[in-house]
Amino acid sequence: MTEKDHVLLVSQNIEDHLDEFGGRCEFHRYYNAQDKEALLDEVGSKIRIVGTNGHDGCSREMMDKLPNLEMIGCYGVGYDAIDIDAAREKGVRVTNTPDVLSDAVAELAVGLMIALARQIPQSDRFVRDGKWTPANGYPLTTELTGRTVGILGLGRIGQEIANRLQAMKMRVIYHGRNQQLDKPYVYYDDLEAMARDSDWLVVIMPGGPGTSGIVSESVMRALGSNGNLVNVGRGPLVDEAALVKLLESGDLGGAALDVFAKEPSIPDALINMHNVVLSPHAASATVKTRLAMGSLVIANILAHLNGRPLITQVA
Ligand code: A2R
Repeated sequence: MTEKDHVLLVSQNIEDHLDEFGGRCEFHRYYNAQDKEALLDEVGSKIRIVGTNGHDGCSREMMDKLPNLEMIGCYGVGYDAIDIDAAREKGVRVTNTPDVLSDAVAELAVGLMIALARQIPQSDRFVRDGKWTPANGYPLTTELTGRTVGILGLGRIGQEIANRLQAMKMRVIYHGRNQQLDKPYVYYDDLEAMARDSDWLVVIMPGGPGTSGIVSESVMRALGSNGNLVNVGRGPLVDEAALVKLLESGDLGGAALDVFAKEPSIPDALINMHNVVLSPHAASATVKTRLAMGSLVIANILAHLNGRPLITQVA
């Protein structure tokens, strides 16, 4: 009997896809192990593959305990919780799941914006609570049409968001490290300047140590009391304490948030705010997209095991 390839499941995301390996792998479940250290001590030297996600990642310390690790398959486009420097040093290959989730993420971003502008969650509660009477209609709201949206990160997902917001008759501008001359939108090389000119700021760029807090208090102040912040990128990109403070004082108009600094814990203050729409890191969470993400993780792992080129390699 040939020896199976040993896979460490750091997260449970690809559980529903394990049949796609055709029985050639043996799986070790780190994510629900009672004694995680004991599991690593026991099977660490056998592990060739890690399956994880952008949240649970794979640290240098974990890689140190997996001396025969060859590849990390990340379920998600963001891989900031994987120590890429350590992976490169150790010759460990890393893959992610770009593109297949861009439509779903863009769709939720636009949905959150409409929900915040038109106060859809609040209106729903108003109706359910029996507050809608002939004498009591819901207060008037705002709309996206004609407003300017600044996109922080006009990448694969950012462009899908831009396409959809143009259809909403919004004016699109963007900031990134580089101007994209093939794009029809006005480029700002300064984020704060873009925020000042924006009614909405949509954050959709990678997290990690280099970008933490890029949406600073001064950026949010520039967005202003009539401005709205939308974060579908990563929680730590936004200075969350400053966000709460500015929403409370009215120096920032509103926020629609799918990601948070310390998920799944959310500052109490946000829970009680009327000018905030909250979502449980669900931008890619549709049946169709999650299936596509899982299949892409498996396809990358099988490509590696079969000596074929990786499909979506980041390191
Ligand atoms: O900076 P550029 O011109 O390379 O544009 C990229 C932008 N970006 C940044 N913008 C400002 N400051 C930075 N330090 C910075 N680093 C990157 O973010 C690019 O336009 C965008 C990322 O686009 P993609 O690599 O195509 O990523 P995708 O698939 O759109 O996903 C974005 C993020 C993920 O990393 C997850 O954190 C989240 O969405 O789900």
